[in-house]
Amino acid sequence: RPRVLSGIQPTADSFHLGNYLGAVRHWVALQDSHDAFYCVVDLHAITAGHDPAVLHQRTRRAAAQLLAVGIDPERSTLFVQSQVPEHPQLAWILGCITGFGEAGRMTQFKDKSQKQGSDRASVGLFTYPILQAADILLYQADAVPVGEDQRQHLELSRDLAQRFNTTFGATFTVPAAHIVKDTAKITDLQEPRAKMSKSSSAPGGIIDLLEDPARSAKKIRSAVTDTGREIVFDAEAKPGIANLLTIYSALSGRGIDDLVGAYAGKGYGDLKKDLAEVVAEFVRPIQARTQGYLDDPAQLDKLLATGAEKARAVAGATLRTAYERVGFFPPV
Ligand code: AQP
Repeated sequence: RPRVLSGIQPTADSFHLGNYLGAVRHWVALQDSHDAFYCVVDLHAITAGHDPAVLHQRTRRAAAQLLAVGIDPERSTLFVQSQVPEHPQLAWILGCITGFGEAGRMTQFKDKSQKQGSDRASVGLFTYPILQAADILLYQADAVPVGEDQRQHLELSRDLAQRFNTTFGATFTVPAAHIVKDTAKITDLQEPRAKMSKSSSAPGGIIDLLEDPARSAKKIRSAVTDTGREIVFDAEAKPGIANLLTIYSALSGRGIDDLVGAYAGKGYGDLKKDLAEVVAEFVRPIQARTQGYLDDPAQLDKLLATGAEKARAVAGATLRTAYERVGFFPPV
């Protein structure tokens, strides 16, 4: 079976709808057809400053949400990145075949370091995409399900795999991005041309899976829409309505055309009211299940430790080969 790997950062108390619809939903679907590895990438989460206690709690919350939305630890390997030390070990090697200018061209680094100021942005933020490449290459992943914002990082992972293979001999599978176009970029409710984002969206622009549905309803009611009254799907001219229709369609399983037909002659207010109900119905069971996992942290931690052991068996074998290829003594 082909392999998939993906990760999510524990940088917020809850996933938002962009994380879920752009990535995690596909993780769940791919479990049936792929040998799947999914991780909570806590090493990535410390690249922009953090509070240790909060990070610890968010790591558990992220794992609990993944289980709650349907990641099955029997069928997939679910683990916490820092429990698999092979990730930073391989990242060092990959960092030594990455050009400084090449890493500096990553747009996410440019955006985030500009916001933080170049003296405050960490070296970890700069090398983040190299660690991400290590995450992927250690598992010989064929495909990586991510949102559109990760495309450039995926391209770097491919380049590094190819470069290593050419320089030291065939070692890594060259991974392909698995980006599902329809939901690859869920946008901010207040700024419908920008992506919904943990770090840059204002609270009103984000729908969190774990927030009170009444709060989500309020945000949906005040979502920025466009002039005009007709409900049509036009991402260029009407990005706000297109985003609401995309979310509605993905959560309800109804096609966009079906929705557009159903709302012919109705107003934006009707669409927003119904979408708020769809969201509420969708998140309620997820919230209950997440809480169930969080109520038993010892059990959750044990499940993650088992996942890390499974992950290490695969990651360790790949690292051993990489060590041999570059001329290191074998890892002990
Ligand atoms: N708005 C989005 N639409 C579609 N997919 C998205 N993803 C993130 N935002 C959207 C995808 O979610 C996965 C997990 O992402 P992450 O943990 O790296 O989180 P992130 O990219 O840090 O999430 P944010 O909210 O975008 O945070 P910022 O902007 O603060 O970094 C990834 O596959 C991502 O593509």
